Amino acid sequence: MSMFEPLVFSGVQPTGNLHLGNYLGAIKRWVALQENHNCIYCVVDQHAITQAMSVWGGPAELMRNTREVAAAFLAAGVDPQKHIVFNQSRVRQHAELAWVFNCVARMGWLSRMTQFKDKAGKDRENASVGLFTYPNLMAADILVYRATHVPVGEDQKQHLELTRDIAQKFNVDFSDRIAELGLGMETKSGDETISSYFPLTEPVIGGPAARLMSLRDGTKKMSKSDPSDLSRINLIDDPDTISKKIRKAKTDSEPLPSDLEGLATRPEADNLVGIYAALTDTDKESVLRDFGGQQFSVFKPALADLAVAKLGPIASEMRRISADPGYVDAVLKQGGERASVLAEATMRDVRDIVGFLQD
Ligand code: AQP
Repeated sequence: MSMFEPLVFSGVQPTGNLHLGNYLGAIKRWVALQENHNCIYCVVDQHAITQAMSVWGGPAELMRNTREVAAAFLAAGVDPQKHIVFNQSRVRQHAELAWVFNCVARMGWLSRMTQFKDKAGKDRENASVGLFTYPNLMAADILVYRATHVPVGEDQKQHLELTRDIAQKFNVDFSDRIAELGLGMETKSGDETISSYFPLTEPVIGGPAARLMSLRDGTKKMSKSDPSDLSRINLIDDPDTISKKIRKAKTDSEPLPSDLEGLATRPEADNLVGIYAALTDTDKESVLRDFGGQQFSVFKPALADLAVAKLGPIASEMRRISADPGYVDAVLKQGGERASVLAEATMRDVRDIVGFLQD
């Protein structure tokens, strides 16, 4: 059990097309965690620029998307008064800690990251260095607050394992110094007891929407960057568009099975059942109890009605909030100020631990 103060951190990139996977896999779960935890939620704008400018859209698009993602957090129910909401680049300590982690993480660790391989594709020589070191910045985002829990979709699991590896190596490498400065918690590392400064962060991944798949191909992740808009439901889609996308979603010709086993070889059916379950806060078994044996001609309209009922209010709230960019900017500014205080406290310790002279 971690003795570190429980704290939740997570983020979303402002790269456009915020979709149902981002909402059900991450943001909706953040809202639930707010009840019993202190939470820090971040629009990770520095991560957005790791890809080609044609992907993130350039400065005007980045500013627009940053405000839109922040508006989505608020519309979904994130409370910026009780918790902290800001855009990453405001808090310089993220990048400062990422540099230290660039010197802790090993090339071999980063070379194994599947997201880098997927995003760099065949033209790896031409990928930005930032895309390669992205997971170190993500580790810094989390550990600059010494966050203990990170709710994310399944695609981020490997990055969170890396975050734990970085924390562990930092703790082991600097254990004596951490102890000397009286900054650590006694933790086990193998058979040894070491003085740890960073917690080994727990991923919070799970539920029926941990990995939503494309509506056009049940073997591919639902993704912002898929060229087909029909592959995903965007949070700002209107009711007709949501219904059309669900109607056109790829399926097979069999009726829905009555148990989970029957979904094992049917990725598209599994995905739609998972969406229904996540939208109703139940599980796939319970959806199959209600719809097992039914044709998609029955299930799809029910899912479309449900999705419209759940997402419609969020979309209109997003539009209402986005109409007042001054409000969104004020939330991000105030959140950034609060986050900076916490991040600077960590960085003062880290500078002392590493041996950087400071006043
Ligand atoms: N398909 C998904 N199912 C469940 N969760 C998902 N997430 C993303 N896609 C799915 C979760 O949403 C959060 C924010 O993601 P992100 O913006 O940081 O980056 P991403 O994973 O790169 O998002 P995309 O949509 O998949 O973009 P591209 O097209 O760039 O690959 C994270 O918690 C993520 O797990």
